[in-house]
Order: sequence, then structure tokens, then C-alpha cells
Amino acid sequence: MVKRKLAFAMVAVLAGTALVGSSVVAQEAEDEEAMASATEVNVTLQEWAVLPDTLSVPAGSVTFNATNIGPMDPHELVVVKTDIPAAELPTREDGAFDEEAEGVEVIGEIEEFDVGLTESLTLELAPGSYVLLCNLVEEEDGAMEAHYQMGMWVEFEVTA
Ligand SMILES: [Cu+2]
Repeated sequence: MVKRKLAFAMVAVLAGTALVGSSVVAQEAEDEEAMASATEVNVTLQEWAVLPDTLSVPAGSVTFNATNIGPMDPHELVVVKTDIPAAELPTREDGAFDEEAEGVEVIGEIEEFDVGLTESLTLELAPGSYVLLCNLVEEEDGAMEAHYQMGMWVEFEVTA
């Protein structure tokens, strides 16, 4: 009886492996399709604003092309799914947006990059309310300056 169970378990494992293999291939095909049909959003980052060229996109694959025009500071682009108004997001002690808080979900981000550069990120976005923001904090004349507090955020909508 024990032997029989083992054999059965082996078959289950093999079947499972085959399934994983085919779903990986399917996923890759889906990814390629998504890349081809991604909605492009060009986002300008500057002191102190996040300025996308559209405030609403259809759900699905979305490519953010973020350009940092400074003039001085590196910036980043964080894509947050939340129903909380953009100006009222939970913050940490240093003034930064709290990425771990209740009611917010960080979907993806372009890490900080320098003035004059453009960085891209493609995400699968479900319908809902989002905030695009820069969450850098730096010391400025001895005080902590959170880019979120300085106004580097914008509300963004993904429609069904
Ligand atoms: Cu910034």
C-alpha cells in the first residue's frame, strides 16, 4: 500500500512539473503580447511636481517613461494603488510616504535617477485609483526634505 501511494505521488509530481512548464510558456507569450500593446505614459519629474501626459489609462499593461528635468535633484517614480486622496497619504516620521501603511499598495517603482535621464517601467495595472509620487527624502540645510511633502505626487486613474 505504501509503495502504491509513493508511485501515485510521483505521477502527481511529474504532472505538476509538466503543468508548470506549459504555464511558463503561456506566460511568456502573454508578456510579449502585453509589451506590444502597452499604453505609454510619459511622466515629467521636477522640483516639485509629478506631471504625466495623461491622468487616466485603460487597465492592462502600462509603460511609464519617466524623465527627470530637475533642475537639481535625483527623483524616483513610485506607483501606488490606493483609495486615499494623494495629499493625505500616510507618512513616516521623516515626512516620506509610508509604503508599508494600511490601505496603500506599491505596485512598482523606478528607483532614483539623475537629472537629464529617462527611465522606463512596465506594469500590469488593475482598474482603480492610483498615486504617482516621488518618495525621496534628503537633508537640505540641516532639515529633512521629503519630496512627497514638497508636492511630488499626482492622482492617476486606471479605468476598466
Ligand atoms: Cu523627488
